[in-house]
Amino acid sequence: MLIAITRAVSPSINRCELTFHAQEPIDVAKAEAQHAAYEECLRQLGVRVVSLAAEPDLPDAVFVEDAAIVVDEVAVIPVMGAASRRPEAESLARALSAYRPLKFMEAPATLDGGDVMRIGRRLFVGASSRTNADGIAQLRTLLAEFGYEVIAVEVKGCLHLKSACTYVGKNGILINRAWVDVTRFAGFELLDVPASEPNAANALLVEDAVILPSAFPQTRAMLEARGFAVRSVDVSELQKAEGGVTCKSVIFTAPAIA
Ligand code: CIR
Repeated sequence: MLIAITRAVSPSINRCELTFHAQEPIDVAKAEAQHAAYEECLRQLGVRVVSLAAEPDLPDAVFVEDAAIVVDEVAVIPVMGAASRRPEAESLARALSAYRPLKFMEAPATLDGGDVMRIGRRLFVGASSRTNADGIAQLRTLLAEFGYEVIAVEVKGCLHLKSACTYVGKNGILINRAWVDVTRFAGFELLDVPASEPNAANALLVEDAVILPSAFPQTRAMLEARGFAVRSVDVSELQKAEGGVTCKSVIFTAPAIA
């Protein structure tokens, strides 16, 4: 069984971090409704959703993906790249401790979970404006005993590795090649997002379904033509905060600890 940890939208989300996006007003009530629909989509796919309370003083706290890397054996709590976001980790770590033993990264490492794309026992990790070489090295060290391979991937022009590419199953990686070094992905089928939808490479694979923002109909059509089962969710307000569909949950299999 899959568990998804999510967190309610912060009322201060309009003060979120922005790196590649221009500021636009975010309708908080609409963002909350969209987030609830996203959680409902997860439930419909059989996922048990554990929703944490909003953090009123932490604008980006809805983007829980960045504050933890959960594998089968352990959860790693990174030092997030944006200093304003680091206090988010405490309550998320507390919630995760019910499901996994915790390991903590330490400065000078920085790493955001949005930079970690897991495919089986391989973790592709974006070297981005949020994740540094120390962060990648510490993640490699912390996970080595469990047999995970950590592979660094250069990212340019977008926030995270998973802004540029996500694994959608059936050996396929949905990708915007302009933002990522594709040489690391030999052996996978690269599914290019249409040029008209450069931000569409952030999709969330849950069981056999690919969750995709409704803003990307051409990408949906491309995936469906190739046999993928796509579910659309409207996340327009969270996209204004530079978020996508992976960043609003931390998803993992039911407890590894007795
Ligand atoms: C940030 O800049 O940190 C947030 N405004 C957006 C984080 C999105 N996270 C993700 O895609 N994993």
